[in-house]
Amino acid sequence: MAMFCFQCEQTALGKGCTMAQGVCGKKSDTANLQDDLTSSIIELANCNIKNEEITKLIIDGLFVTITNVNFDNESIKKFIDKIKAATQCSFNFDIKTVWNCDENVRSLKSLILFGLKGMAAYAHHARVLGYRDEDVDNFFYEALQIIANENSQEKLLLIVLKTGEINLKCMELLDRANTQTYGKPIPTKVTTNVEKGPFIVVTGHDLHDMALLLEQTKDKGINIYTHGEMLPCHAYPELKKYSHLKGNFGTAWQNQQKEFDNIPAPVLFTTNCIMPVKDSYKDRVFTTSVVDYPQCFHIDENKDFTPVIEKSLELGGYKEDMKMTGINGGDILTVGFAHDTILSLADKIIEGIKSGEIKHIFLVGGCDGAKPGRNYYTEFVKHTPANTLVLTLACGKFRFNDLDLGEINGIPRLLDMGQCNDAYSAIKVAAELAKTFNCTINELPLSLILSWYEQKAVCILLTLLYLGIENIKLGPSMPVFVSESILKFLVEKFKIKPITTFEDDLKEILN
Ligand code: SF4
Ligand code: SF3
Repeated sequence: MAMFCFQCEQTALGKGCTMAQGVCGKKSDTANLQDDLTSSIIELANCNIKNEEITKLIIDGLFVTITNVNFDNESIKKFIDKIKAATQCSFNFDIKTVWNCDENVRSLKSLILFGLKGMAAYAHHARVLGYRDEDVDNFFYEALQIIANENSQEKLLLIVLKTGEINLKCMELLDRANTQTYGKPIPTKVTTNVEKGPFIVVTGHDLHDMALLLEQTKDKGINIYTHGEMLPCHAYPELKKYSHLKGNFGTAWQNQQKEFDNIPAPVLFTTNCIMPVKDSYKDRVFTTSVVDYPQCFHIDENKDFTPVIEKSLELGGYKEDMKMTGINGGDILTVGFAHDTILSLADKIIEGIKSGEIKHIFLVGGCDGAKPGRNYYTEFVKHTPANTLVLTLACGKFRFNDLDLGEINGIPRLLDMGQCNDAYSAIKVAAELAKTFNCTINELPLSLILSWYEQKAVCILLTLLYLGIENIKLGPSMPVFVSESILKFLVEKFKIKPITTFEDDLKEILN
């Protein structure tokens, strides 16, 4: 059966995945079911009934369709059934009509839809902690109605930028949810080494799942290790208080098939990015929430993690303490430089900029991925001059977060701000610096070097565009769902540039 999907950076041949299986491993029947789910969500949003149950269905349904979240046809079918049961009108919509329409309209609608998917993930995490925002919730309906009914490029462009505006609110909401629930992140050193004995690896973005698991495993002789986007949880006081939260396992998410091969411990996936699970570790993979993978045990909404705990005790972990490192051989990762911590250093940073001790600040952040060309980010960071700071966030940092870049006046040169949603922290810091220097963000000695892969990166990019931030360097490639003329417009208006080589880009920025 044919499929069409072009929502992520690694899409086939730079055009779209159209074969029996996408580059991410998603089979064509799963891709088509995800299209059916998207179509039914758009139908539901067009029924003019708005309530809490429907909002939750829309948000979670969109999250299911994000790259590397759900590979399980039965689970997607169940979701479609739930959406159909809630749909009380006869509005018909097929998302394939978007894939086949005028390429500029298709680009703008794709930017809105993929941005909404990313924002749905953030809204989901905030809601799990009891935080909601009416503007955010309402916008899901508004944007999904626009996708179905609007074909004017001018109007669609306004909604593209509004997606960025509302996503800023959504990231702010999640920041509030995380910090009011688990405390403000504080700088914390995290080891990459793994102690002997039973352990559990937790990956994804959901701090609530992590908190519940930490509580259920305390005093059980089991250690907990983060993986991927879960790393920043070591910095939250209400999570770091658990002494059995020991360190971080593994390197970048795209190395999981190698690193989880025969691991003597279970792995809990709370969100993306799950890759096709190999038989050698399938019995150890547990999913929860919107994540699902055929034949892997799914923990339901009751969040009883007993099966994971039992698996950990059964496998027993390593017999000896294991020395493990990051990609560059380092074994310490420092986290916890969210906006409050960085702003507490603001005086020192401002003084450093004024005296010339800090010549430039780079934000090197975004998603990682398997495609070649992403070494650019490692080399870029390695070659930043000693009088510059490097802020980072999201999972792309695993390419360089084990490097020791030293300090400037006691400020570490490499400052990890957190998960991808903590782009909110970067925006807050940039806005505060601009206020102090009485200039715009674009006039600060600050450059954004971004890597994208899936749809959360799309909503963050739209937020940066909404804020009028210019000269973003984006890689490893430009989104193929954006047509040439829309891309030309974005490049002219916002001066977005594709990354070139780290040498040329560094030279251009610093001159
Ligand atoms: Fe291809 Fe990406 Fe879609 Fe997977 S999510 S099928 S890799 S475009
Ligand atoms: Fe990474 Fe999958 Fe995007 Fe939260 S975990 S940033 S790719």
